[in-house]
Amino acid sequence: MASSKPVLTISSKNYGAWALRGWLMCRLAGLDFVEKVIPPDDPAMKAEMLLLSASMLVPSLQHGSVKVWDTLAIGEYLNEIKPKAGLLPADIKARAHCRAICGEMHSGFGSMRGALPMNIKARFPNFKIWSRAQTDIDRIALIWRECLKAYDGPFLFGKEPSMADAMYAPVVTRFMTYDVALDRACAAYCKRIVELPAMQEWIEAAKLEPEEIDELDAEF
Ligand SMILES: N[C@@H](CCC(=O)N[C@@H](CS)C(=O)NCC(=O)O)C(=O)O
Repeated sequence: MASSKPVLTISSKNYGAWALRGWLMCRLAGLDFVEKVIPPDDPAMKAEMLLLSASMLVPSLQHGSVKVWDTLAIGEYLNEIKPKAGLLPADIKARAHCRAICGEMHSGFGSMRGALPMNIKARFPNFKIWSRAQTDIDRIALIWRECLKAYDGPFLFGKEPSMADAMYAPVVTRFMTYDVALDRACAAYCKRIVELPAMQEWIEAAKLEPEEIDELDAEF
């Protein structure tokens, strides 16, 4: 019998930064879902992907007759169906702040994303960071420091991880991959994110992915 659980379509766990964001949001929301992995380099899967995601991009969530693609929309949808999970902060001012930094991640930091693509398995010690990517990194570190100070940590909006932590989780793994120098508060925040059981699970699965996908060593 076909599963009646929500289905989250994702691609590579090693390279798929947006997939990680959507998947982590589902986990943080406590959604009982199944994941469908479509290898991004498999042309035969493209037709199936179009059925699952109108944009041909992942993550994409199918919940009953509801289809949601695009990571921010998935986060907002999860917050509606699982309001007690706290994906978005309860306080209106904090919620606006959370949406603003999620939006900034969704539409920005192109230099950092282009120069430091997510690649969980790889390590590049002493990686030379291009100045525009460093400007993005400095802005992200400022966002994190401001949140950790305003909401008293250990997560960006307080005691529990939120949609914002999921949005920035692939930045955390990039900072590890590319050996990015961070101040103490940001380094502690990265450690906290990596230690989340869901992140550990994702990272372990990424490490087990066999294939190297050259074309995905690009912007994600
Ligand atoms: N704006 C989209 C971006 C999604 C995206 O670029 N996803 C990548 C993978 S993480 C993708 O599907 N690339 C095409 C492919 O893998 O075939 C979102 O927020 O979900």
